Amino acid sequence: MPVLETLGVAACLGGPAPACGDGAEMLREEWDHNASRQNLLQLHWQILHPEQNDSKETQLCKLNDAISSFTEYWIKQHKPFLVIGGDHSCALGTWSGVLNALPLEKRLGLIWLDAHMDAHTFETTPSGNIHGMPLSALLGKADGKLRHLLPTIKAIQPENLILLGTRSFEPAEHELLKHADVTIVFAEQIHDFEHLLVQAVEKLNHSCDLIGLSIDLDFIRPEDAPGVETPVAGGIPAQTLLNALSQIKQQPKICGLEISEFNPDNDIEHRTLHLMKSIVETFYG
Ligand SMILES: [Mn+2]
Repeated sequence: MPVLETLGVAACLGGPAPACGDGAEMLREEWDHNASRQNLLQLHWQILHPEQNDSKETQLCKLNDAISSFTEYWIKQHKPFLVIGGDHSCALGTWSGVLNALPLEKRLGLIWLDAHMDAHTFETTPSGNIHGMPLSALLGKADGKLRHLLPTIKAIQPENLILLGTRSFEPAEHELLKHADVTIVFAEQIHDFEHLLVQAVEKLNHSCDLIGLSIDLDFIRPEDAPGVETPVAGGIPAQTLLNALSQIKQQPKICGLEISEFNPDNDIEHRTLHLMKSIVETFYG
């Protein structure tokens, strides 16, 4: 059985729902519960906890540093990885680590499946929640306070970032992404998601050396994934996402998968927990 390097981030420092920090442990238990019976792959877990005594910003800073050390190491070892949040601010660490592992001339492409744009800065955010800011930082467009939370000085080139399924955003973050000329496919523009995802991977395959996939579970329609921090009506059916993932999993440049924003308090009959497991098995199994 293949073994997958897996990092759990037991924190919700970037969002408002504390239960979001339980996602990794719950997925690990779910996996162990099925051990050797029907699992398609084995997860090799590391779980990170924030240091409680620091300020929130310092905790996040240290946590993202630690996350990035893991992903940097795995990329250098040519090992594909899985990161389970926590809220989506874990992306600051996950993809910084990949950027840090890459030689200067190499490019990372990132596909961002999310109902939201996550491209605020501290200057534009209405909520102050850092899970709404990772993309501005990863594009090198952070303000000073946000830049401090990003463990890299490198950035993703805007042409190598693709947002799919967007349907809830504020004008300021849209402006930032538009100005950078990032590709955004809004939820209402999506008719054939499987084809769209395959196309996105093909595009990045031409321009990039590695390709990462970051899934915010609120990308999926709330009927199929109710257990998220910030549900938004609309979205892609879970089965459509799984079908699409099974079509891109063979792409050799894909280096990592991140799943974020699971909130067990909002889940119904463990639907979202089981879906997280199916996503991992479909993508890496
Ligand atoms: Mn997000």
